[in-house]
Amino acid sequence: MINSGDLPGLDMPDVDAHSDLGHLGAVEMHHPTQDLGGDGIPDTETVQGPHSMDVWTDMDHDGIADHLTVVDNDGDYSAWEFHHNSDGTSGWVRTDQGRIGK
Ligand SMILES: [Ca+2]
Repeated sequence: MINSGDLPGLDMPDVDAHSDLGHLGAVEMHHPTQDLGGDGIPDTETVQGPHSMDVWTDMDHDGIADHLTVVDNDGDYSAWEFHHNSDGTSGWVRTDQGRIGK
């Protein structure tokens, strides 16, 4: 029996490679399923949406996503990091963007 609350990705923000995450704020990770860090603890959730594939990673396992890579179906991509600033604010900062194959 499948409960919609168990499906990965439904509780993650809907983004694409052209989204501006500047005002998104902290994103909680509820269903990490992959271990990109290699320490045996799931830290990453991949969401295959209708327009893009979004890879959210919580590197320090505090339950808040620290890194996001978005790859649109047409090859455009962007990468973001969640920064904690010295003035107490926090927010997403784009670290890379481009188009796969170019
Ligand atoms: Ca984190």
